[in-house]
Amino acid sequence: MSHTAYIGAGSNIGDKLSNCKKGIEALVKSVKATLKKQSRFYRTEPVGFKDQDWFINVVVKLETDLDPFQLLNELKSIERSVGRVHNPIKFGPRVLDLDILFYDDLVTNASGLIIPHPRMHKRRFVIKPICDIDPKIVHPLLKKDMQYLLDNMNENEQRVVEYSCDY
Ligand code: PH2
Ligand code: MG
Ligand code: MG
Repeated sequence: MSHTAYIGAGSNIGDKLSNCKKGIEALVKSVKATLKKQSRFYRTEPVGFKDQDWFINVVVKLETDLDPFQLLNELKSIERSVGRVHNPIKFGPRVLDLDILFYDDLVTNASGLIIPHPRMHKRRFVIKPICDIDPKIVHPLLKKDMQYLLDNMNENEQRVVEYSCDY
């Protein structure tokens, strides 16, 4: 049975745009997922750990037959294949980060896998791109749509600038 998943991709080391694109490409190939929609790319101010380079972020909407744990394993393996290595700094620099944001309307807090992503609603670098794709989807816990979350975000110092590129 097919499921809908929203995946956030981010990079702030090396060729950030290319890392994100490679991640999405690998994802679509390896999980035999269908890419339904893709947001614009954004240059985003680092959140959490400030003393690092700006990120490129993007969000994609997929259809996949994988269950959430299979999908998570796939994401981890793609992160490594694009060159991610362990970094002890929480929220620190990374070659590629692929996070499950939503998986259908699933709400879970199983070990190692929290869905919806626990910090996504406070992160402009996630909510802004989702709004490109589906501003009306509703967060299954907060019961608010993405446009509402964007318009009511309290967090400051989260600059998000559209990245203009040919793709
Ligand atoms: N990811 C983090 C921490 N901070 N900041 C931005 N702008 N973009 C990210 O993808 C990001 C972050 C941890 O995953
Ligand atoms: Mg992340
Ligand atoms: Mg991650």
